[in-house]
Amino acid sequence: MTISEYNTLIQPYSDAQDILLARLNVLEHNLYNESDAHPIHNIQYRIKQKDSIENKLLKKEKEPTVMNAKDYLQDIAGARVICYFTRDIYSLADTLKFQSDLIVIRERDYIKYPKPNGYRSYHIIVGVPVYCLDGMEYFPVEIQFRTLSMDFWASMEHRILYKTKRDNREEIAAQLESYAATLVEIENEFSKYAGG
Ligand code: 0O2
Repeated sequence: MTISEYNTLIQPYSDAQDILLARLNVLEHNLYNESDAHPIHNIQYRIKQKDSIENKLLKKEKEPTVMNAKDYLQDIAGARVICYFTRDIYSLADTLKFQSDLIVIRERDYIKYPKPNGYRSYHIIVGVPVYCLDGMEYFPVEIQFRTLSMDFWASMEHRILYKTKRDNREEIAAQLESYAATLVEIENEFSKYAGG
C-alpha cells in the first residue's frame, strides 16, 4: 500500500478513536462525578503504523492491501485504558457496552480467564459509527482495559518475551508467570485499602 493509500485508510479509524476517547472521558465524569476516586489512571492510544499493518497482514497470509486491512484487521485504532482496580474496568466496560449507538464486535476477558503465560487484560473491540458524506459506517476500535499492575506486567513481558526469540525462553516464561501471580496478590492487598 502506498503512503497516500495508508493515510486515506486510517482517517476514519482515527475519527472513530477520537469519538471513543471522548465517550470514555464523559463516562468517567458521569460515573465518578461526586467522588475523588477517578477510576482511570491514564489512557494511551495509537493508530497502527503502515509497516505494522502490512506485517500483520503478511502474518495472516494476506496481501498487504487496503481492502485486506479493512477486512482482516480490527486493531488499526487502539486504546489502552489503565485503571486502578479491576472493578473500575468492569464498571467502565459495562457502561460503554450500554451505549446504544456502539456495537460490540468482540470481547476477550483475560482477567477472568488469564492467558497461560499470565497475561491479564480485558479486551473489547467496539464498532463506532462514523458519519461521512456518503453515509454511516462502523469502524472498529480495540480497547484494552488493564489495571496498573496488569499493564506493568504486560509491558515488561512485551519487552522481554512477547514476539522475541530467546534461548532460555521457558525458564523466563515460568518466572514471568510467577510474577503475574504475585502481582495479583499485591493488587488485591491494595484494593482492600480502597474499599474493595
Ligand atoms: P502488539 O505488538 O501489542 O500490537 P488479533 O485479533 O489478530 O489482533 P489476537 O491475539 O487474536 O490478535 O487478539 P488478542 O488476544 O485480543 O490480543 C491482541 C493484543 O493484546 C496484542 O496485540 C497485544 O497488544 C496484547 N496481548 C495479547 N496477548 C498478550 C501477551 O501474552 N503478552 C502481551 N504483552 N500482550 C499481549 P498484538 O498485535 O499481538 O501485539
